[in-house]
Amino acid sequence: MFGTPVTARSNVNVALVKYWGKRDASLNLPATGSISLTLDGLSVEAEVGFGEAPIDDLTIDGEPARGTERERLVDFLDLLRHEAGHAERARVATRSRVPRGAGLASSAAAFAALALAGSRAAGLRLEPAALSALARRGSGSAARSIFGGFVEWHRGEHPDGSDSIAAPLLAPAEWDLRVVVALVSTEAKKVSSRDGMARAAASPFYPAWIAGAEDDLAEARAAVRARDLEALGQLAEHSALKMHAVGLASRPPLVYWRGATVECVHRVWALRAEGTPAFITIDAGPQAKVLCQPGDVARVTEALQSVPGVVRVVTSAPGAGAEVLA
Ligand code: 2P0
Repeated sequence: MFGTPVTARSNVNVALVKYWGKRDASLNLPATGSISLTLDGLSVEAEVGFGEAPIDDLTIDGEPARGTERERLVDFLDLLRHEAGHAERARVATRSRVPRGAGLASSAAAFAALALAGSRAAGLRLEPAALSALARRGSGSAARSIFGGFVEWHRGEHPDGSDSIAAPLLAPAEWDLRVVVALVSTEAKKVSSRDGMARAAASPFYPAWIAGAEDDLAEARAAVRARDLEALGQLAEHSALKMHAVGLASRPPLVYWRGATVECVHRVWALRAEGTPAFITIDAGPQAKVLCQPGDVARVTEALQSVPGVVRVVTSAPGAGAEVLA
């Protein structure tokens, strides 16, 4: 018998200053801070109930959770049980409106939704900052998806991670931008972000990546507050290309891009040369994500759609943070 389930929904986010490296893998503490934009309509819903049962009953998009996905979910539920002071088993069902494992950060949306639904179902009433810290334990970038709009996840200083939490910079309605996503592949990636980050730490470029982080964050924070698309866009491209440079120089090397990804970079630069302010970012996968003004979405979409290898183009506005649905 399970208690009344709680359902929550959370959106994915795209990092404009990337998180790429950990200072503590067991607590999921980042080596640097990061800044993101939460995206409307690319969401995951999580339904969680606790009760008497022999094992956790876990379903992802209608299929039983298996392997590492199951292990990560059970670890997260163990954390919740520890916080709530009980040992009941959980019934969890997540439904994604985002292709999983394709560099669209569905794990960020999933663990943010799980943190909210799971904590409520376990009888906890957590403030947003505590929810962010909890979501972080499931997946680092999930700390940011608790909030809507522009968000900064602070690196924090404490070894226990209590200050490694996200906080909003601008609410979704405060700056109306768009992110146009060109899907190059919806296949699951071969190297997870987690493994990619572990590899990055041995890259000869990693020290430079860490050394530049505070300046990148300050510049991006100022650009967000000033609503300066040119400044934010230039910095976002720099952060993304620098992150991928760390991977290229890792051993074994890490190349998340496909040919179409690179072509999207050139198309975006061509758009800029023609006077359209559009800026590209790429995460741990081949998808191209382009930041632009609402009035330029049609032009950007057309440019990306014409790239051979681009499967689909979707557009998102700034989205809300995690919310309880029922
Ligand atoms: C980010 N990524 O800032 C960076 C940029 C991917 C590229 O955060 O190990 O799934 O669960 O903390 O959060 C994806 O990594 O990794 C990610 P874990 P996560 O969005």
